[in-house]
Amino acid sequence: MIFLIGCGPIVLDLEPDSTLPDTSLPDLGWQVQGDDAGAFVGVELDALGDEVLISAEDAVAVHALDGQVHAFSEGRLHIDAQGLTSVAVFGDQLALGFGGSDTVWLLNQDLEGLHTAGAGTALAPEGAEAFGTSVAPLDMDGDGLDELAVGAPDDAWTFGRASVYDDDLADTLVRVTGSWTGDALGEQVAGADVDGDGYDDLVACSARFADYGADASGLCGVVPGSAAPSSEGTIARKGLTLRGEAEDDGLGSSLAVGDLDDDGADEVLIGTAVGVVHLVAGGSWVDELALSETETLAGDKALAVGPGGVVLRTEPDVSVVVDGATVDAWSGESGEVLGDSAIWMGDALLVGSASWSHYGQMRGRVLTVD
Ligand SMILES: [Ca+2]
Ligand SMILES: [Ca+2]
Ligand SMILES: [Ca+2]
Repeated sequence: MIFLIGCGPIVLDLEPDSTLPDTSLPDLGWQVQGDDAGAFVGVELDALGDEVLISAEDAVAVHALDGQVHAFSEGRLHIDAQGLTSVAVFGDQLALGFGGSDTVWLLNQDLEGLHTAGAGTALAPEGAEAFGTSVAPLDMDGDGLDELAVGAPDDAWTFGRASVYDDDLADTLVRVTGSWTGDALGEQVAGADVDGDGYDDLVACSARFADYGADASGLCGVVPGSAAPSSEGTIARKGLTLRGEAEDDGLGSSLAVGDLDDDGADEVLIGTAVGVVHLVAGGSWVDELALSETETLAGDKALAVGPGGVVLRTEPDVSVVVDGATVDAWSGESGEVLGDSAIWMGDALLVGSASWSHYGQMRGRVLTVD
């Protein structure tokens, strides 16, 4: 294990790409690197106050943005989490989803009190269903306390479901499913106030959703929040849905939400399997929406949305798009695919790159690029 404290900025061997407006990663004031081969640091990123929660393949760590280069294991919080599939900052806790074992763990942010969330609460699997494949916080009833959304895409008939549990996990507020075998709803869940009414709405997607016989065309649906949110049934009948147009479009293979224009309504960025990413303006999810009513961008993964712009991956690069134009783009090192994850932290953009190699060891890293 190599510790990197005090190494200072690292000079990268960058590969120029003349097709991009900005082809080099800027000064690496802050970076977190995997300690070992196979760490795959940077799979997912979440904000935890002023700190950043970094997920690796089988571990999570919390690091401050302090202008240093660190090893992943040196974070304030570092826990091994074999089989981790998703992470959410939920109230004053972390929710860790393990879809392979149908478990969601809760961890106090001070590192105390790791416990399974199922016993004695509504937050429990209904069977072997990949419960915890996705988790996300959202304040669906607008009381200032977060509820927790959990996706379970692989139930017995693979309809899949997405559920929202109230802030003390005592009740299930929302329980929506796919329409048919193979739909696998809940591969992606997010909380966002897409209509700007002050109540977070549940956004749930499945790239495997089959629409009128078109296998894996994909679907993203929105269940609106309210003072007393309650919903049960098939998400495709909720009205607020966006559907892929053709077989294997894979709409909803990636999902990012955030307020791009600071008007109080969150934008939704939805990836597909066919090289385009759809940007849905906040406030417009009032009825059934057609793909043609969204802004279509070239890219293969939706990464982040914030006042600094829309962030997407066009393998192997990461781009920031404002008003349809690419204003920044970065390439990694040779063989590196940037953009497993990205997050805006104020004006700074953090990008995760699980494929980053160091002396031939696949370690992964997270770095600031703005
Ligand atoms: Ca709430
Ligand atoms: Ca709303
Ligand atoms: Ca907005």
